[in-house]
Amino acid sequence: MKRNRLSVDQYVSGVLKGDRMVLSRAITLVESTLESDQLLAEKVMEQVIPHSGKSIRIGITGVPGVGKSTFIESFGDILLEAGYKLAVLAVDPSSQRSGGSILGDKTRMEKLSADKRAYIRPSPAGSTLGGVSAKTREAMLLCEAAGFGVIFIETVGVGQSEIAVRGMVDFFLLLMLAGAGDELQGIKKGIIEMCDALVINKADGDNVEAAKRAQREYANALHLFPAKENGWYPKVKVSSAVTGDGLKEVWQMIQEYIEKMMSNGFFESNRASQRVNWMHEHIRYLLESRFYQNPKIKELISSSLEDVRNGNASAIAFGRLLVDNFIQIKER
Ligand SMILES: Nc1nc2c(ncn2[C@@H]2O[C@H](COP(=O)(O)OP(=O)(O)O)[C@@H](O)[C@H]2O)c(=O)[nH]1
Ligand SMILES: [Mg+2]
Repeated sequence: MKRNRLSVDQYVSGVLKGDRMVLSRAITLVESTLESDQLLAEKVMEQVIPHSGKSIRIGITGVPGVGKSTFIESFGDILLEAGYKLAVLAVDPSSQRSGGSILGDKTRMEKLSADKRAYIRPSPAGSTLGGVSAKTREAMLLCEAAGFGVIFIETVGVGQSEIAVRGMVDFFLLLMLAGAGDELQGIKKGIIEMCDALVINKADGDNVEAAKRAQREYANALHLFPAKENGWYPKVKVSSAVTGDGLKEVWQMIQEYIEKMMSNGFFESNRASQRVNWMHEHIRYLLESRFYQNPKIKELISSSLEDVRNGNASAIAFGRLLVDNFIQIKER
């Protein structure tokens, strides 16, 4: 395949001009696992990062089918009307195995996909969660530098990817459905603690009453949690992504949150600690990918795999041996 790369300057100036074609190619570059591409991408990112940071970053999660993509599509109307440009990134670490729900997402956001003020990008392909989240963060920064004022990051409810996304956004939204009976059954403490708002979606037609009941029950349950360190009590709202009901209220809530966090200093301190975590994440990512891509290590692993598999060699001892070996290897 012909590798068709731009120069660092071409990437940077194209992104800063908001050129969507160049933006897409820059994201493809940061997603590449080729060493030469990664070095190029690092140079691009270094020049782009000073121009990033000026957006509202919103994470949205919830089980498949809860309505995340539909919600973003409808929410987009409000944002575009308010004069924002909107970028949507979808993180789905399982999509490679399951064959990808991403195309489905893209067609579901038909209106947004066709709008010049919006930019939709499916999840970067990556074999590790660390890789996926690193690349998603870089894609987000590229979108910001390209002038998108609101970034949505959609992730499926599979635990780890939520934690990764929480670590790169300002506001984290959990979309839920009103279930039959005991609303609190499915409530996962960890997830509730992570999110800044619960939104009960599909509050339309016959479902309106059940959604409102669920809203009251969740609100009561959340009351039992202590306030977060930033002084915010997670809120519970209802919405219909299909009719658009409740979406304005959600947007008002997010704006209220941002204002409060800006004035009490949490907005900046949160981003500051996110940057530190990002560095550690990047170190782990680099170590892991260099380790596994190292030819000597590859060889050692493949020659010992069978012994570890059948129990003739200890996994612990062999793991240590490999890492010790890696530390001795001069890579270049
Ligand atoms: N009645 C109703 N259906 C909805 C609503 N939001 C989404 N849906 C439907 O639920 C299905 C899954 O929506 P989708 O946005 O793909 O969910 P995702 O997997 O969370 O992204 C689609 O058939 C949507 O049309 C809503 O607010 N009300
Ligand atoms: Mg979706």
